[in-house]
Amino acid sequence: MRLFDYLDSGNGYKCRLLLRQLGIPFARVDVDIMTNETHTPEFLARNPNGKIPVLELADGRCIPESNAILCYLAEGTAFLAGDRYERALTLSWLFFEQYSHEPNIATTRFIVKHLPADSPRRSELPRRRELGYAALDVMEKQLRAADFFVANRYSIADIALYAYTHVAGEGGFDLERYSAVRSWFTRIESQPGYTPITEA
Ligand SMILES: N[C@@H](CCC(=O)N[C@@H](CS)C(=O)NCC(=O)O)C(=O)O
Repeated sequence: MRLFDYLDSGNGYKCRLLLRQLGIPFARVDVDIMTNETHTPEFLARNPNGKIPVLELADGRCIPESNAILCYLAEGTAFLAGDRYERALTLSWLFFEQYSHEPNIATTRFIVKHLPADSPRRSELPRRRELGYAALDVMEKQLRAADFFVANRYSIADIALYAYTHVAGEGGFDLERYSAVRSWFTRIESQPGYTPITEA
């Protein structure tokens, strides 16, 4: 398998982390999102939406979208376990991540970390921060009641939400009041095969 990836991307990191925790060998292909390498005809043939991550299977078929890649890799493993209801809850957290969390927490980090200080996109920050804190409030409430997001077991719901939450500080989010979220970081970081986002 090959993972088309960008090291600082939390979406790419979700896939890297799960591949490593499942012990699946893969090759990382670095795609520079800052110089539009995601928009070459060659890349668009793999993902018409022009975004990493993309997982290329051994037979050449491709899967775009980080959370779809997590579902594909986790099928039949302890990372997507439980009955139909628990699997649906797992999906509900993956959709929450993509709709309420990532567009606010990840995008804020991207604007702060990767765009110039005079970027017009800075005007988006107040609203995205407000919505990002609302997503963190939801996570904190859930994690005050349970160690992990679904069925009290580490799963792809945790991986999807951990990816951008643990680096939210780089986008200026203050995690001080999120004590349950910070304890959950520690539990995730002690899982077998855990590797940090900075590891290529
Ligand atoms: N919903 C997608 C989002 C992917 C995404 O936003 N990828 C960014 C990097 S984190 C990207 O490739 N940006 C380059 C571009 O839009 O040209 C997923 O979860 O995989």
